Amino acid sequence: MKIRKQYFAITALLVFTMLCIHAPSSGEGHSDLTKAGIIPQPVSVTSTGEYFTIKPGTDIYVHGDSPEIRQIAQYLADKLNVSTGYGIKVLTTDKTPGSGNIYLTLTDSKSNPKLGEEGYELVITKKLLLLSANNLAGLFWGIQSVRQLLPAKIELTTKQSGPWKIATGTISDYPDYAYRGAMLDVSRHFFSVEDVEKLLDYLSCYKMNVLHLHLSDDQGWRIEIKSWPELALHGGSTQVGGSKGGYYTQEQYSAIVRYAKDHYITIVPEIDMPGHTNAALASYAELNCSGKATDLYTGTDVGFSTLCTSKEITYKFIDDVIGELALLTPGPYIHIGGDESHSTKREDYIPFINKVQDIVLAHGKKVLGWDDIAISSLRPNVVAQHWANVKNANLAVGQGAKILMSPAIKAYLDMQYDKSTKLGLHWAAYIEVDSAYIWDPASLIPRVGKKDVLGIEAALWTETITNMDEMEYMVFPRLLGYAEIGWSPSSGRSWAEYKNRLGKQGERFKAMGINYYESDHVPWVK
Ligand code: TNX
Repeated sequence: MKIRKQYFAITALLVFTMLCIHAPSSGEGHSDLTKAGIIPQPVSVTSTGEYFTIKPGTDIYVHGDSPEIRQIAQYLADKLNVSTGYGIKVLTTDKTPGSGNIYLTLTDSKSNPKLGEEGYELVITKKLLLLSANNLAGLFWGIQSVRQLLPAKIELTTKQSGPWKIATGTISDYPDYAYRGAMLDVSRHFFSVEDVEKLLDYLSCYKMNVLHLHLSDDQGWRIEIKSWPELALHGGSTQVGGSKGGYYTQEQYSAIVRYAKDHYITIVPEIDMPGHTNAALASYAELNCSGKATDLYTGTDVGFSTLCTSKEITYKFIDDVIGELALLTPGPYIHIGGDESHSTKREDYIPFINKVQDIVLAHGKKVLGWDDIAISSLRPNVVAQHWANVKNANLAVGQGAKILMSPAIKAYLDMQYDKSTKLGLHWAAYIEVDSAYIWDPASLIPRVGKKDVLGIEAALWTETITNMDEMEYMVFPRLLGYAEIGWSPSSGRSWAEYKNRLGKQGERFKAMGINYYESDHVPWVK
């Protein structure tokens, strides 16, 4: 009897211990790599059921001595050193390092062609965490996965106690779409360089590779143009509501571009025209057909302004602006807007957009424009950004253009989550976290298929968004869904599965100090 009681107690203790080991909260030392819950979901994950542990003495080795690979390794070291306090160093080697280290290496793209430009492979054993890729971008995205494989407290900015365990196995991962972006409207409300850099940090966490900056609109011109200085000085002086605006000097703008580049993100600058131009029309009288400057505008109406399409000076102005912008832009695209030009006659709009396309091409850049531009003659390699008009998307595809998918009903970050959301608008839809996730860019529009789609961009218009806290509330957690739609294969995608992975991200948002919307559609892990 006594023996049976003891046997029972020991069994109970064993079961309890096993439960504790096998039911860790959110990625905390989970030994099954397939349960790590990375967002965006990697293409393939296999688990070998053990752990790699980052501990005192762990270093990051890089193969070869290029400054770029060292910079990526240092980025990882800096992240890990804050919360582990281990003083992890970046070292160079030409052979596999010893036990307990991290190893970053570029591989010959022929040996693993499916990884492409941005893919990576992680091979994690008890002894080594090996990250390899064909290109630097792949290594950088692989590091973002490593961050998510560690406990959420890795994101805190003070020293934490370990253990810092990562489940063993292999991840092989690469993106579905080449263009995975977000847009920030810095015109309706201005956001500082630091704010934009913070947004870039967030985008990079989820492997998003483009930030489109909406640099001009009726309410503000936000980039210094040296040949037309009043644009920024006068046109940038206010914002929605009438408070002080702001603009980026060319030096500041270049700092944003560099910061983005260091995070493998391309900046796409937008000068919206011929509508959405009141800030320019208020700064220079000669851009108006009337020859008179308008007043600065601090309301939120759209569709009332237009450049004077019949004047020569208008095209000199555009050529100067695009010329300066092209020199500040290492990326391939310049965005010419083109949306909601309700005050421009159709017969003026079409030749105007045709001319502006040629100006952009003459400065060596490709054209991006809102889908409205599809009624003009699209030049080769133009990309039309679909936001509302399905007919325009079809017109663009009919002319051989690619589509960037930003459907307002699904991908507008300024749309309210539901009726109770205090910030934002709802002219297109209420977009709950599930609705933001449940759609496919390759099948949303009839006759616009995967081959026509360049990628996806989630747009944050800022008529109602005035600061970083508010920005974060509209961006998180929907951004992660857009990142996954852009990166992960669509086969097998399900909200029922995704919402659990998303729920685990809550403690990461908290660790990163992000003000997110705690949707009751998501099972948040506390
Ligand atoms: C439509 S989307 C606009 C913007 C507004 C936005 C508000 C687009 C190309 N134009 O000017 O800010 O709605 O949601």
